[in-house]
Amino acid sequence: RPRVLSGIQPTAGSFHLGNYLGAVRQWVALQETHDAFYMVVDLHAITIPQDPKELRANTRLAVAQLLAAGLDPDRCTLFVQSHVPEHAQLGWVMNCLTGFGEASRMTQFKDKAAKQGADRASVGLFTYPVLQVADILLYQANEVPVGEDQRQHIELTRDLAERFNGRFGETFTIPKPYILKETAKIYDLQDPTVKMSKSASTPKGLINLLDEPKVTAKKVKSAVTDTDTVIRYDVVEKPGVSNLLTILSTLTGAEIPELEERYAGKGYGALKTDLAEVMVEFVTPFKERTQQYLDDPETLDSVLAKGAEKARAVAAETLARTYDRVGFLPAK
Ligand code: AQP
Repeated sequence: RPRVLSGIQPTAGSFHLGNYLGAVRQWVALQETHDAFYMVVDLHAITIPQDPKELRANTRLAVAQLLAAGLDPDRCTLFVQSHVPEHAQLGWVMNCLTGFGEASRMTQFKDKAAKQGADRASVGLFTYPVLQVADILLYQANEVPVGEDQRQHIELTRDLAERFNGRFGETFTIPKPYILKETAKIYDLQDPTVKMSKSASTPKGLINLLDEPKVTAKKVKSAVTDTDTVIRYDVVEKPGVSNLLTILSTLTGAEIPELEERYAGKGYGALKTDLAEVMVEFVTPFKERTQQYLDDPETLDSVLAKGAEKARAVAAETLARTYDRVGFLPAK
């Protein structure tokens, strides 16, 4: 079986709809066909300041949401990044292989640093794409299921893997991005030209999966569309409507042309009302299942202990080979 690896940050508490449609949904499907490794990336979380108590709680919450979304610990390896120390260890080696200019070109870093303020952005934030390289290479992943915003980091991963292999001998599998065209980028409901993001300028544009279903319905109903009334998929001319169509299509399985036909002559109200209903039907049981997992910390801990053990077995082997290739003296 080909291998996949991906991660999600525990920082915002609730996952948002972009996280789910862009990434987590694919993770659930891929556990049936791939040897799948998924992790909650707490090392990445501390690239911006975190409250320790909240970070711990949000890490548990992230695991509970992944289980609620359908990850099955018998079908995939689910773990917390800091439980596998090899990530930081390989991260260092990768840092030493990365050019300063190369790291400076990462657009995610530039965006996040701008939000933080240049003086406050940490060196950790600067090198987080390189830690991500280590995350992926440790598992010799063939594919990395992510949203469009991560494409540049997968390119960096490929470059560094090739560089290392060229310099030290064949060591790492060269991974490919696994990005579904339809859901690669889910847009903010209030500003459908920017991606839905936890750092959205207004909470009204962001669908948090753990929001009260009533709140979710309201956000959908007040989504920004346009002054026209025609329901047509056209990302350039009608980004708001297109975003709503993408979401409805993905959650219901109906094709976009079928939806265009269904809503012909009906106006935006009908589309929003139906989507609000579909969203409520989706988030209500999701929220309940998440709470059930949170209420059972023993099960959660045992899932994570098993996951970390499985992940470490693979990670330790790759790290040992890498250290040897680099020329580190083996510890006796
Ligand atoms: N809007 C999106 N559309 C499609 N995919 C998305 N992803 C994130 N936003 C969208 C994908 O979700 C996965 C996890 O991303 P993350 O760990 O970076 O989660 P996050 O920090 O909560 O994502 P944000 O909201 O995008 O954070 P900021 O505001 O910090 O930039 C990834 O595979 C990502 O592609």
